Amino acid sequence: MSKALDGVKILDFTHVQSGPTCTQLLAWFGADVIKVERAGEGDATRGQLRDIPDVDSLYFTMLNHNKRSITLDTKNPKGKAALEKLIKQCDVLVENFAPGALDRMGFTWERIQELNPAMIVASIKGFGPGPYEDCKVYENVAQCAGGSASTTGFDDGPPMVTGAQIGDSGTGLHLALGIVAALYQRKTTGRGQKVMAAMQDAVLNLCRVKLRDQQRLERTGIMKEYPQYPNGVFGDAVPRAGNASGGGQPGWILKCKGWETDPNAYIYFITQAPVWKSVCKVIGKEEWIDDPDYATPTARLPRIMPIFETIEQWTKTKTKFEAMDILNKYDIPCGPILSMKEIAEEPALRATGTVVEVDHPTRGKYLTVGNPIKMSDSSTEVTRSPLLGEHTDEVMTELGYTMEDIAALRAERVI
Ligand code: CAO
Repeated sequence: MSKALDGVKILDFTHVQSGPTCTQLLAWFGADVIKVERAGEGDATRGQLRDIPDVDSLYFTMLNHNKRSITLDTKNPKGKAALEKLIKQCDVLVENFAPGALDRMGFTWERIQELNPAMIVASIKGFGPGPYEDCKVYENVAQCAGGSASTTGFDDGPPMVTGAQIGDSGTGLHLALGIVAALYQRKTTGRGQKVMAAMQDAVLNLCRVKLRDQQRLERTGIMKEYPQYPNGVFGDAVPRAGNASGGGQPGWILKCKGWETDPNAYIYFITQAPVWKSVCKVIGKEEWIDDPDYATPTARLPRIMPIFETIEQWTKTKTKFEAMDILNKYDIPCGPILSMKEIAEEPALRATGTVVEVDHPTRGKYLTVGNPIKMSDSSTEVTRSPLLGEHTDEVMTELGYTMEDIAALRAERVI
């Protein structure tokens, strides 16, 4: 089977998490991704959070599947010459260096255009133009500056970061879309272009419902679906909403059987209006069906937390999976709180290729997350991440270097 991005060559200058998630996606769609790393060092994540001494970390292996790795000192004149050849041959350069690093290396947008006017140069930075544009940025900085932390957590606690890597992987996903759009536009213009995704912007895009709420709050002073209603206090900014649903259907996380010892024995329960009668029947509160204090969503809102406490009396008698089975029969929307252990062992996720076991020459077998985007005409086979410089000889040969040239460059530590 062919792949959607067959024939597209990516010069992958990315490191850590945000950029590598982008180029890994492109590789899964069939692009030839050549990861350029520093000789002897490589991507810093190869050595971070190691669980096996001297073996590429899971941090690295899980972000760099389906790529080739070459080592190249791109500050050395001979390394620069090799990079120029790569720029001429590739369609896209992707980078997430600190601001200005590519320019300092001598590869400004103007220089890249001279070398290859069709090249797309895609960058991730922490911030777009403005007061923080020169800052180095990691995941949690972006979560804080993008509006996620101030709106996550409980009202009586501090701002909170989330486990989902919306700053890094979220921005990588945005950039991948920008690259594919630029490749599409190039078909008609013949020109490359700059594509930029700032981590703050990507987080804000994912938090757009909270900017919605900011404007609602300014207009009305309260938001009835927030747990601060009716007894709490609203300030002038969107408050933290605990586990309240971000939409129009009230929801909360409720304890299930075993919660005393299992930190994940919980279920997300949504009291969707069309199934309210079913909720009442399931939890044994049929008298609520016609009670004017409970019969309508508007009547329920001021007493939604006591309602959830009553529902919890029922969920506490069931495991989260038993509760799921019962509630799903009535189309009551709910979701078990799954631990990473449960997800790793879930057969359905293995069957769809969302959780994949990969074999690695020095690490052995490990689990990873496969391509979450499924395409009927471009399937994804997840192959292991490359060892540092594993494809240097192969790629240098493709660039026209002889084995003697390669040996000389290696002796001079250029590769
Ligand atoms: N050969 C020679 N030099 C190389 C090289 C190579 N193959 N690859 C990288 N370098 C050099 C760069 O040119 C840069 O040199 P200068 O500082 O002299 O210009 C240097 O290595 C370090 O690059 P860096 O500043 O990007 O790396 P860092 O570890 O200091 O910072 C990070 C890391 C992530 C904070 C920074 O890259 C950044 O802010 N990136 C943008 C935002 C981003 O993607 N953050 C998410 C990271 S994932 O949590």
